[in-house]
Amino acid sequence: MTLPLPLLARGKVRELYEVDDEHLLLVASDRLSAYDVVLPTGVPDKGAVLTGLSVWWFEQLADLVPNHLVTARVSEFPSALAPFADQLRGRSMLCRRLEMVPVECVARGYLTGSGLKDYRATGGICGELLPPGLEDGSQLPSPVFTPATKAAVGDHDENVSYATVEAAVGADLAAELRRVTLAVYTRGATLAAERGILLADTKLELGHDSAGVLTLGDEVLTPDSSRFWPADGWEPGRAQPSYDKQFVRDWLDASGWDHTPPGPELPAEVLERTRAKYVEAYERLTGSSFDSWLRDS
Ligand code: Q0Q
Repeated sequence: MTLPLPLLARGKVRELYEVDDEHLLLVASDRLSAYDVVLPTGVPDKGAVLTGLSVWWFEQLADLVPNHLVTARVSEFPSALAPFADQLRGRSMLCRRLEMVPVECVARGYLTGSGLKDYRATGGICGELLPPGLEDGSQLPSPVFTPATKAAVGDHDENVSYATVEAAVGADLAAELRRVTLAVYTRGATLAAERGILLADTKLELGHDSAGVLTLGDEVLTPDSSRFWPADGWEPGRAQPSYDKQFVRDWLDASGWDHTPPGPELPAEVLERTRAKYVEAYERLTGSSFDSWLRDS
């Protein structure tokens, strides 16, 4: 989407625009990334579902940490954006500009992905030893803070030790990052588990607002920033089914695609079933209809 605003940052599936000195606009696209490749076909409404989830989670987390959200209602956006209201509705957030902390704040309640890789190589993650005998998908004895450095575009984040974070941002802020990240993960995992969804891990973006208060930025506790697993499909010892991306992964695996760009076009049926999973996740977690989100935003 091309808006009459300077583009500040572009991720795989979302864009960040400058609105004025104090405000940014975060726009979530329908693009889907699989095996680190952005696929050519978007999932209808994916960006709106993930934005609606972030807005709902910000409310659920407000007693733990302030957030950067000003509004997700296009009618409350600056008037210059009015011509783009239909393209922005439901999928964009007007946010306060923060001074971002240069640490990927990750919390893990289950072992998988790069955490499993580190565990198999070192017996722990980020220098924190874990008990022996854990498998892919094992629940950890308690949630762990596993920080990473922000990777350059196209690279994977690199897991780093807590001591590295302290050296980078100081002991006090490092302790606050760990406390807030674990508190947000624990709240999210508790609420999600009550609704049949396991939150395996999540990545937060934190920054300081103009008053110097540590504030939650970006999206939060979405299936793009976190791993969502259906609780009834959980079985340690193998890769867990993804709540939202499994239909796409299964189709890609059967297609013979070698995971090099460009990815293949997805069939309409896979797109529709994936859209339905995103909408289902939104409605199960929030207890509200996705249509009501689109109507109110
Ligand atoms: C900020 N990002 C993420 C990103 C690519 C988003 C900078 N409120 C803020 C935010 C936010 N959100 C950011 N900076 C200052 N204030 C967020 C990583 C990257 C596309 C979208 N980068």
